[in-house]
Amino acid sequence: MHVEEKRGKSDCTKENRTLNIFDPQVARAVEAEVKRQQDKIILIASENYVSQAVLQAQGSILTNKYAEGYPGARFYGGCEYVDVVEELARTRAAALFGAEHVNVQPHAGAVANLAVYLAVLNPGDRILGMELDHGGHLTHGSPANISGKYFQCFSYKVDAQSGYLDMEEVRRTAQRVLPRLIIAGASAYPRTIDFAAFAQIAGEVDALLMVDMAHIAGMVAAGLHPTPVPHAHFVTSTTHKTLRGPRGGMILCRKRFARAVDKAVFPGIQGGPLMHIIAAKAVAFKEAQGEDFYRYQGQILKNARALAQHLKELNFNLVSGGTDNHLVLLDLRNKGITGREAELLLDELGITANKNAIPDDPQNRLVTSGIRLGTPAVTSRGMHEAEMKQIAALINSAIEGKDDPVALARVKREVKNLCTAFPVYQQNMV
Ligand code: DSN
Repeated sequence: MHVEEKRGKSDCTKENRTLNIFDPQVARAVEAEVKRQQDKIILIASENYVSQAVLQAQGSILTNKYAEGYPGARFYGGCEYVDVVEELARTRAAALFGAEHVNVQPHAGAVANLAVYLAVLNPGDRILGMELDHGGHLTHGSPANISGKYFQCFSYKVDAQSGYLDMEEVRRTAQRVLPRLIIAGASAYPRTIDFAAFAQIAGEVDALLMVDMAHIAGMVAAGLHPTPVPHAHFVTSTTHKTLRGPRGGMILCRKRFARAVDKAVFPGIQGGPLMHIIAAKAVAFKEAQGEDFYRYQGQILKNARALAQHLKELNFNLVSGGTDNHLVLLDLRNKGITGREAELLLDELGITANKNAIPDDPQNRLVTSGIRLGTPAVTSRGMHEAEMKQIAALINSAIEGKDDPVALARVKREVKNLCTAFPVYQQNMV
């Protein structure tokens, strides 16, 4: 066969070269993932199902375009349409959150956080964030993360007894450490964070305040969770958790930091922005303005409260005793199972969640004593409080009956029935 003919075979621009035909291996993996997302109850607090409109924008030909720079000031020609898209994303996010300035280019929440650090910190500066094992995030100063390598990192903890943040303890730590930047926000904290108190403490020690609202952004957008925006110099977020947009990040900041933040994102950390993702962010921000989204966020909260309540009735210990937001953190020590074992057991039965450290966890991070459960994804499927009661009972039956194959088979069957009753995407996704 001639070389030209061989080359012709891998020409993806040919009309008939759909994913199924051109690359069945990838197509099959995507199909299997569609099925997994349909056939399992997803309780990972940071995951969700995006809309068809978000998927469509994300899968669009905007992926072909280079657009280094910002709308109206690009380093490439032909940016007139992607400029429209980025402007829409910026202005919609600014209106949604009441922010003075928005940068929608960060590829991820971790990049958004890093860009804020680059904008206002020098290597060796002191930062103060929430302890990772107490609910904080890797990028808030963990030694394993660049934040922990380039800055002097200090942490505050939750109160060991109550599981709540103790703002007097945060104040004392800030006064001792005198950080340049205080970071509020968490990955596994089920209670409302007092952003005004953080701002007060930051003011007292002359620190800047960054709030990472990734987990709660959807509820903040809907006005159902206190907003950090008026209190913080910088608010970072992902766009794919409760906000239900594409996988990505963003930064909201005061006008006086706009230039420094924009320069930190590009050319500081990133090159070309992902314009297809920015288009999908614009779509998600539009969705977040609607009544449906408001109702959706309200139901996330009701579902989390119902899940917490029913688990408590089944003698589960909840860190902090309950929840104010979309997530519940279970301390499994009274149940004779580790976080890792619970994660594996539940996933085998069709319930996907993640092991999670509890405050002062005696187990290491790969084992843990806890499991984190969140309601954004199941709420997107249309589940309500009644289903949360059922899910709590299923989790309990699985853990109580972990050595009883008959009990486990029954849980598996019920999970399957529940998933069938709440379909995710109605049409073929590949
Ligand atoms: N990894 C995310 C979470 O699950 O909370 C945070 O980035």
